[in-house]
Amino acid sequence: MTTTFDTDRGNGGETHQHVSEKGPHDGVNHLTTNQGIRITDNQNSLRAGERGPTLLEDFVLREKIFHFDHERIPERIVHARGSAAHGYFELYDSLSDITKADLFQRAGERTPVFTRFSTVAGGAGSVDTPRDVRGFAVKFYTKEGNWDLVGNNIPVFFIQDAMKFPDLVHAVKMEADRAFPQAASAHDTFWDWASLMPETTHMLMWAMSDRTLPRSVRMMQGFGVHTFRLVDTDGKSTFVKFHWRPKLGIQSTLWDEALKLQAADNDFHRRDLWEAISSGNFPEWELGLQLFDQEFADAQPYDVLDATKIIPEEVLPLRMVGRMVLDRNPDNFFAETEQVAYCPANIVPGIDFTNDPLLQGRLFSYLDTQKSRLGTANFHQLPINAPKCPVMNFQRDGQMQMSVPKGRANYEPNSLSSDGEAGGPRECPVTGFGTFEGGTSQGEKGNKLRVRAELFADHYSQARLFWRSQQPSEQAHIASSFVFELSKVGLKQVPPRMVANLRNVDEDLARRVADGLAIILPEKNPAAREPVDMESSPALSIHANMMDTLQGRKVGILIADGSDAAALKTLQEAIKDAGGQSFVVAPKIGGAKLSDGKQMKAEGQLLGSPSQLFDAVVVLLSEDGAKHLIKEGAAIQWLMDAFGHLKAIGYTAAAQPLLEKAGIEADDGVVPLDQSFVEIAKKRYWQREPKLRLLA
Ligand code: HDD
Repeated sequence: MTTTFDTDRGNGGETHQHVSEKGPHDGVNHLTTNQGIRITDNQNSLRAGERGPTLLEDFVLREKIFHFDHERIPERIVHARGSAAHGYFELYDSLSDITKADLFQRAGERTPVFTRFSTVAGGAGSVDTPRDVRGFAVKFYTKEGNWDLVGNNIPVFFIQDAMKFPDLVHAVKMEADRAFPQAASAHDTFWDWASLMPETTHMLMWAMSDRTLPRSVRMMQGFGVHTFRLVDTDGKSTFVKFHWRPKLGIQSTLWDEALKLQAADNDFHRRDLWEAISSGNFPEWELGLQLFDQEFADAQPYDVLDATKIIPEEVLPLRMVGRMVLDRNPDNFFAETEQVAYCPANIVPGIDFTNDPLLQGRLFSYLDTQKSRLGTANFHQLPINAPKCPVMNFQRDGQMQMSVPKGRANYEPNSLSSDGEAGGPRECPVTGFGTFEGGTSQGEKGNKLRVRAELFADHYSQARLFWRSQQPSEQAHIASSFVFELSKVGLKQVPPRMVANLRNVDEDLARRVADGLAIILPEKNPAAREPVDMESSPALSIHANMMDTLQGRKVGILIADGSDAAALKTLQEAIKDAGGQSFVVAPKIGGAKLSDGKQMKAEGQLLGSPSQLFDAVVVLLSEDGAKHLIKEGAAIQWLMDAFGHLKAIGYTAAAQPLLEKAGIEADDGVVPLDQSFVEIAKKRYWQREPKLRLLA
């Protein structure tokens, strides 16, 4: 047998694949070992005799098992579960008036990005829809190096100082001795800690709201959270807060819906993102900036360096500066989504940090954690982390060094170039990253102190602002979430302590939570600093701002034998025209024989496609179909859940008995199926909720 070598293989990085290269002579993909040796048999290990012992000599088996044994790496200590996609950021207009950052200079220019969305508390294998904050991390591969904007879908954070981060994470993760609950804050240790930390209150209001139950990562806002700086060519700094606004608007699920989604599809968000991108419905967000100066900062009743505070949009409107489009799914989950290493310290000239003590701690933590997660200080060389601009320095060696630097120049200064050798790169005093030198307003210099600035002591004004900016339907959800979460707490001292804090936010909220828990309203916990009343901010409400649209949303259509073929076609077209997606569900995946005698294949089987997977539903049944399905509990449950989750329901006359059996009462969202249904399907029917649920 002739041995041939595949010369373009085995030089590391993306060409190091086992089965994708073509053999040089016969056009076949050859299976090889990691050393490039072709494998004759991938089914049987080498043994002495047909039934004899396996031989140690079998390097093919040993290598295969050895590599498999080492496939896993430590998961992220937080944000372990996530999904990501490639895309680009496109600038609307030049921002050269406020920053010299290269990606913000030329209108229309696109910068590649890789964006990862995550839950915080659960492990990598946990579900997508727990009540949890969502990470929103964007890596911009700019021409002047990588800039990582590592944010969340909530504009504030639990704590003010990085010193408390390990405590927060220990408290919220599964409890130390029993290792449960997974991916949930509804347990003793979290609320014990949170109730002792009044600075968490504002974030808790957001966490208990529908913000932590997003319908899709495509329908979440993103926030850089901290105040950063933009710096122009003259060295002038402007404070900035970064906001991502989803093109599809913000949309959330209900708590009961989110719970049932966990059962219906653990990967609900991951699948949704993947399918949207692979079907060409590219998710999009606009980048908005809140820009301000020191004078503005000094005039606010809160400290802009405090990550538990927002600047209401009504006070400081957003300047929309560009859009991010995610248009390509990862090729490989591990190589990209798992190995991507974000770090708030990855910053480019023209953007800079502030003294926010939470941000300052983050600047250390991320670089540090990547070493533990990815195993080597060379993780920046992984394709997903590598900048798309030249990287040249005198750092050398280390585990898994992938680059092969040439010559002797591994120190600086050197004079090697004067002898005709390469001397290596040199400093860039003008174009290099220059830290902003100003920032000596009040309290920004002085003795070394372990203290917080005075205004950080106001823990309640903005929690109150958030509460007052919510619609009654949202307030009911917040109060009910507090009740639910605290009802899971076994430590007797904790719920009263939490309610005592909430009395500083709003007396009505505190009373509702106390009632829901059947505890006596405790004394108010004295506030470290008396809250002030701020003008409410309608922009903080989801329900008030929800878009009436089918874009990015899915309508489930239940059919059975005899369903009207023409009506189904018309409905599907109308949904498509409105930018939505229809999904046909039938008792059997093979589908149903429609009124025209043709077999229509279903996209989902009824038992595997509960109505929580959809934004609106239609029961498109004939008399026969309805007679059959009225005996199917899953069909009745399908309707009950759609109704309970405040969704639009369209039905044919024949399907009416099913609605009755499901206890559905007519309202604006429950309508006989006709042309107008797509309009009805664009909304959620919040007004239905008080009739269905005893909320706090
Ligand atoms: Fe963090 C991951 C967001 C505070 C320490 N964080 C991580 C991720 C996001 C955030 C989105 C996942 C990135 C990815 O997809 O890989 N973190 C935030 C936000 C914060 C915040 C918005 C407050 C404004 N984080 C924060 C503090 C510390 C950390 C105060 C520590 C002092 N965060 C980490 C970490 C992680 C992380 C331990 C875990 C995995 C990783 O970094 O890469 O370093």
